[in-house]
Amino acid sequence: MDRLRLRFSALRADAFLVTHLPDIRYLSGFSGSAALLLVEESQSTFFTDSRYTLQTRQEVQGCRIRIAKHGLLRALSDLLHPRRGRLRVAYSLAHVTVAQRAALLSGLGQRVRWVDGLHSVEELRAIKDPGELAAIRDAAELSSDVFRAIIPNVKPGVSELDLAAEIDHAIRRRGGSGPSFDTIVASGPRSAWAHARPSSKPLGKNELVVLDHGAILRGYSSDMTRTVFLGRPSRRVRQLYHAVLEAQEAARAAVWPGVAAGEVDAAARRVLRRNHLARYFTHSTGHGLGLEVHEMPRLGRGEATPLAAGMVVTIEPGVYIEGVGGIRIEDDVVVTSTGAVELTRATREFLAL
Ligand SMILES: [Mn+2]
Repeated sequence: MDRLRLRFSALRADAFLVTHLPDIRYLSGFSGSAALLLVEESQSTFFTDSRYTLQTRQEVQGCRIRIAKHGLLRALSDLLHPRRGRLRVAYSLAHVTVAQRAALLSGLGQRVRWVDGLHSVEELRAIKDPGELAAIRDAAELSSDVFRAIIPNVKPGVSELDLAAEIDHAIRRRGGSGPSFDTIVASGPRSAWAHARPSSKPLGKNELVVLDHGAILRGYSSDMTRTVFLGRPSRRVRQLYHAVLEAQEAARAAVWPGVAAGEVDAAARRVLRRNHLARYFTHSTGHGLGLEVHEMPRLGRGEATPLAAGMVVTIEPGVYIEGVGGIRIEDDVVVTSTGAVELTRATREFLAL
């Protein structure tokens, strides 16, 4: 919260209203599903409802607590309305709905001047502290274990949904609070859908299978992808796999403090272009990872954000070819003063099962 306060003068704000739950969790410790947090220069006020009275007592630190009886926005209005003068309150435009904004404006009309808070909290979140790094490392380790454990279940006749269910079960059995996003199992032609949902389709012989999964542990996410082959891959498929692997290695080697995020993406794209595969790489190379499974920084084309020690990002180039299938290899790395250090540890060898 003190780091957020340091930004008040640049934002020309007296306070910051935090509405996005992962941001609230980051600043206060609260892991529930309904809250507002008002950070002012001299104090912070946390608002939730009566479902969370006990949980708040245990989790929330560094704030006054208000249990709202008639809605969180109303409680906020009740707090600010008696204030003298006009308060300049920043908020993140991306995380307030049109309806919430209308309620804030009607409830606080002349009392508050709302100002753009930019991505202030998300920027703070991009650099992880040692406790956060330990949580992400453990989540990544858990996912690597899950991948190793489910390999024997990856066989012809098992449906994509069955396999996804096995993965989700394995996550919880290892202490994860759940998958960090809907587990992807995509086989054969469906593997060419970069974000396929698992279907009742059985895995078939001589098919690519993309397994993309992540776990939440102590609130923090991991995210990893492996692509395996059922049967004996053709020369063409092996070449595709090795091009994606080489692209991933090039991107990982480009990770360094001070390097623009877009340079990491460019490194992966250069390798695929040399292999005449650039047009099959239809997404960005990676994204930040933390309390959310997609957060800052984005490792996309032309992204100027400089990487910094303590950031955690995914490196996940892929190619998706209609009629052939898709191949993606994804690992989580932390940016350190000596380059990328890997957090996910499963083999990247092309497994033919
Ligand atoms: Mn990812």
